[in-house]
Amino acid sequence: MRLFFVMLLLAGHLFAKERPFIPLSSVVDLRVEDLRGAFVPLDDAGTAVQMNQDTTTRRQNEITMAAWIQNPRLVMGGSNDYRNGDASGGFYVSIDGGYTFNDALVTRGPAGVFEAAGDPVAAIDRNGRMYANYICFDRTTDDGGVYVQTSADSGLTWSTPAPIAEHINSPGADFEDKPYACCDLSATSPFVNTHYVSWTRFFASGGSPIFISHSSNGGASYTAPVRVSDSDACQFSCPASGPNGEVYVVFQDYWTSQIMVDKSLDGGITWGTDVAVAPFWDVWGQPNPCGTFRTPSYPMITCDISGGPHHGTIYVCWATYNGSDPDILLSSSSDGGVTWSAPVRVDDGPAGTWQWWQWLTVHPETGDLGIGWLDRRDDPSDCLYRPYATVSTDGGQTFAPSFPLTTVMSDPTVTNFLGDYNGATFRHDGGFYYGWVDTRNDVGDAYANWFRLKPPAPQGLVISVVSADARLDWNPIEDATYQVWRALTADGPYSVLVGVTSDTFMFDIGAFAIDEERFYVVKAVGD
Ligand SMILES: [Ca+2]
Ligand SMILES: [Ca+2]
Ligand SMILES: [Ca+2]
Repeated sequence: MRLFFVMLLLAGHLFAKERPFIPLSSVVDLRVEDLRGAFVPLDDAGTAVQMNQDTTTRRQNEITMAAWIQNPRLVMGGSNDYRNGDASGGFYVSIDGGYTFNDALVTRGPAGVFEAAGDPVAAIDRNGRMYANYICFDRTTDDGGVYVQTSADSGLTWSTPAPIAEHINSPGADFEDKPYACCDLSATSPFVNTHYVSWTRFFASGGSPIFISHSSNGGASYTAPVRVSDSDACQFSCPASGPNGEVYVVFQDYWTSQIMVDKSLDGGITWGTDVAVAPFWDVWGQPNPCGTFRTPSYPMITCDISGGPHHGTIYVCWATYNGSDPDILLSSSSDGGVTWSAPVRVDDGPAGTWQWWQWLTVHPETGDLGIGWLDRRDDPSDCLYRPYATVSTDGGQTFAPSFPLTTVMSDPTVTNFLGDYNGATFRHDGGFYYGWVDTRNDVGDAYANWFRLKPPAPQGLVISVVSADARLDWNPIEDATYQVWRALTADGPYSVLVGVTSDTFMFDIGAFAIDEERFYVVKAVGD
């Protein structure tokens, strides 16, 4: 590993920052099964953070999020980043679980030959290797391409850009657009740690099918692109991989207004006949009560690799116009994408209010489903928005009440371009992150916030008294710390007596009078 690190230092040349990093050997395999339960109230979870660290008032938008599934400290975000003028790909790395971020811009192709970059996509494989994936393009020529830079040292150094599709000095070239990516995170997959990138190829001659490519060598090189979609009228693709290395790609067929899925069972080499998940009514183009920004109905896909009760289930989520406003819908497949359930409503926004720009992710160990989106329900004039989120712990059958991820409202009228999407990821310890474009400071910043499921109450609480000492014992909950609460009556009020890290607590009762009663409650505390 050390040799590998040195090699990357020699090859890497851009946006190195002097700061600590998480060595790949520092994997901490925290288990999360015991941390499921009710929601942690937001004031117990994260405070919304700005991921981009520039001091300009220029725009950041189109947020992407990823986390290392074996270490809850490493979190990665990205966005279109205009701090230096025209668009580039901004990538933001946190090594403290998403509380603080460092940032950097991509190279914009070999030696930075392109005029602009964008559509950033973050991914992290099982080994902690980070993939920064983006498009490059010129505004004055037909040149462009799809590139990936990787980091094996938590963003200290990045590789030179590896091309997936590349057109340099190519008048009349096709335009490569809107990639999305995933890493195969299944330890039982023959293709584990493969990085898949799907995108739209706008043929110069007309038509826009979906293509895909992958890397099996940590992003050093990518396979020749192969076509996925049967239709020529597609956009907004997203790949996901399943427990045994199945690869799924979801995309819009905008000619038939259907959400389509195709799959590959040989690691992304050959693809089959597209299957329709559901029709959609594109939010983009419908009457917008406030603002002129774009609002495409992109579909997202994820697959449960948890080994839990919904192992292998595939989820697709999108926003659709319902005739008066957009809602967030979800469909799932438990037969490998052959058949899809009737769509269910995800958000609980009041009738007539806007919900859009959803992202979904499934926790790789619990199978919990997390979905975040932008929501206008809190502004009576249906203009200002803020992010909302929910979680399903039963395979997408029911959802917890939607709740906001920040107290601050954003104004979509400050710009005519808020990007085309936002992103989300699960931190390994169960923290669900949603990243969004936030206008509290300027025409857009990349913000993120997280919450997680609250630990359940410890079971098996017993008290034993020996002379003037009493001892509380309870069944341990992995990775939890505890608070012991005490009251004079069973109904309370209880107040915190002590915080403890072990599953036992001994204390002196010598000061109590004979027959004085005390009541104790033990709570498990998240991080
Ligand atoms: Ca900004
Ligand atoms: Ca196909
Ligand atoms: Ca709605």
